[in-house]
Amino acid sequence: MLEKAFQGFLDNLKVRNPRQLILINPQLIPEEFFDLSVARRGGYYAYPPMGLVYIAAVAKQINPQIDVKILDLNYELLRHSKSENFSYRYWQNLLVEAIEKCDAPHVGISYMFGTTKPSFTEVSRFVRKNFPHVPVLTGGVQASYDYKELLESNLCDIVFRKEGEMPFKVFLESCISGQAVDVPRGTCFNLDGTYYELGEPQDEAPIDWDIRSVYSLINIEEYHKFGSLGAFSKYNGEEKSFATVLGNRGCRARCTFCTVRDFNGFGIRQRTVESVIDEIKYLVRERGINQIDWLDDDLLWNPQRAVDLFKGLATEIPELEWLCSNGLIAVAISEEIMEWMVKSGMKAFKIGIESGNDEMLHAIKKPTTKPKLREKKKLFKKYPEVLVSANFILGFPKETFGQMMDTYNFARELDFDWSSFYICQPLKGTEMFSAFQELGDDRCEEERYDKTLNPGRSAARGEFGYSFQSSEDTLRKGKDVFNLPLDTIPNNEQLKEIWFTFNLVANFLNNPNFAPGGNPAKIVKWLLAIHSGYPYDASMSAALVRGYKLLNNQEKATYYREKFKSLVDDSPYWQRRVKEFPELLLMAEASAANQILQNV
Ligand code: B12
Ligand code: SF4
Repeated sequence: MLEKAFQGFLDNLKVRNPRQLILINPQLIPEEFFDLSVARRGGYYAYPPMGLVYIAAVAKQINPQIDVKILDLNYELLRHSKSENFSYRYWQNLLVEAIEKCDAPHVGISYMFGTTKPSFTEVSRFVRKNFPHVPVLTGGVQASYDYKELLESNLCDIVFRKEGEMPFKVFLESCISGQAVDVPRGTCFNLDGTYYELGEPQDEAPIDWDIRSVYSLINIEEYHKFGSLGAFSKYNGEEKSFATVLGNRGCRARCTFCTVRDFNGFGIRQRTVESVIDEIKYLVRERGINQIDWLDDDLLWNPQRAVDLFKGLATEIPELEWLCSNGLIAVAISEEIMEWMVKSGMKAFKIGIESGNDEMLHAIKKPTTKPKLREKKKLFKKYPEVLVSANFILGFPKETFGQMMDTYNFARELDFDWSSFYICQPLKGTEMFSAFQELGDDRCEEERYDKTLNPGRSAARGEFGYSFQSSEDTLRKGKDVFNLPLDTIPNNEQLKEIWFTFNLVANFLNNPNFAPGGNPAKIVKWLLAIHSGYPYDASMSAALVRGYKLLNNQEKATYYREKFKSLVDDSPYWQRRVKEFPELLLMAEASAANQILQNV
């Protein structure tokens, strides 16, 4: 029955057997949020579209004659931002140019994040309108959960839910042979007004695809020139090229706020150590890549494999440097693993802690405990040259302010180089999504770029938090946040203020590297790495003054002091923040700017 439906779908395709496959990564930032000055400073994400690289490898394996193109519109737009005649609509020209050259194309578009819904929709509509005869295929994390809506809105012909390689292989083989060779499990499509869902993708799908030859489809050595994979790649050297590598798929844990378990399935699938090393060798020796960042969700799942991998990297590619911005599971880091991670070139890593409240850790099913993390702190401190950043989440469903304070206090106690606080996001495909829905949280309603409450790249001009609107008077702000009753469950607006205060006090005013025995050079390097994404953030300039003073670099300290003053001068938002936290003036040694406060 499903096979018959799939056959019917194939028969209806306007292009039955594609001679060209154009794979598109839409731009991450919608036009209304795109800030040219941030783009020009390389402050946005420019990341290799690895999902499309894997799909391209499958296509080439199934049909070596097929002409595959990866059109990374995000990268292209950032590259174009350096030009004097910048136009956001440039991506449309690229798309037209690419599709017009084809005589029998299929177009595949990634839809990874809820935040990229506007960009995905715009690109897809553009293809539909201008090339109505071209079949549109879609896949990615968010597409896996929004598939009905995508089909109903006619944004695509078929959705590949979850991991795409195996269903795409079946799809392409069927296109080539003209008849369904099998059912592409995990796909969904519309046939004559009926929506067909062809089950879940197969369990334990193979992952050892050799992607080296399809790297010719992207300018991997150029990505670092136009953005970064977050601050880590910048931290280790903005001038250093980076690539991303995926060694394992899946995760041992099943944290209730994360989609990985649902998306990648239960077991953990590991590539052979040799194939991972060969891929990295290719990237480093043949493409001039200086540093890699792991995409793995559970890199250390198998301790022996992890040690073998790092030993192999240390001996075979001694020049390699690496980062783990996606995070490691802290309790999995043994003395031996830590030693070999550092010997194989690890410069910085994140760990996911999420909460400092025992009940909450249990409720969110985080595979960690506070005593174990205290032990790990001692281990990490043995390697002061390595940057350690910990992730914490605030605002779980029904989380009280008292529980958030436990998180704040634990972050301060652990004293890592950086504590990344995030506001919990309800993600489709997670256990927590329905808890948020039951609470009527409006973030569950519509996917949009600025729906995240996090002050990430979406925060306009670094001005995160209250917007001087009516609700502000009832909010506790600045240090007054600490006076919130412990049993309060803060609303979304109050959460933003809590985020601001925790972040400012823990990371800026009291960063452990500013204290005696700290490492000011490390924190200055880190602040510079994040600064390009937040050029209007006055607290960053203030912290850079403090850092450069500790490094006895008067010239740089003066530069950032002047920058701090002009940012505060120009922004009523920062004037109010300075009033809440006069420590910022002390930090920036900008007491001369005190008259600013009189204007507030
Ligand atoms: C690396 C990464 C990033 C990188 C780069 C993203 C990238 N390369 O796409 C960066 C740092 C930019 C990033 C940012 C964010 N991320 Co992120 N990220 C990841 C991570 C760790 C790996 C993604 C990856 O490369 N996977 C490996 C490749 C091979 O798989 P893939 O891309 O999924 O592609 C496969 C399928 O999706 C499918 N497929 C994809 N596209 C297509 C297209 C076609 C035509 C077909 C047929 C198939 C197909 O086939 C591919 C092969 O199997 C995932 C977690 C995970 N394990 O997936 C989270 C993840 C994707 N991120 C997530 C989130 C929430 C975010 C942020 C919103 C976080 C934030 N608050 O800012 C931001 C979004 C950006 C922004 N702010 O606007 C969520 C997405 C959930 C959601 N529905 O939104 C994930 C799943 C993690 C989680 N917590 O659950 N992220
Ligand atoms: S440990 Fe990380 S990747 Fe694994 S389920 Fe938890 S949040 Fe997701």
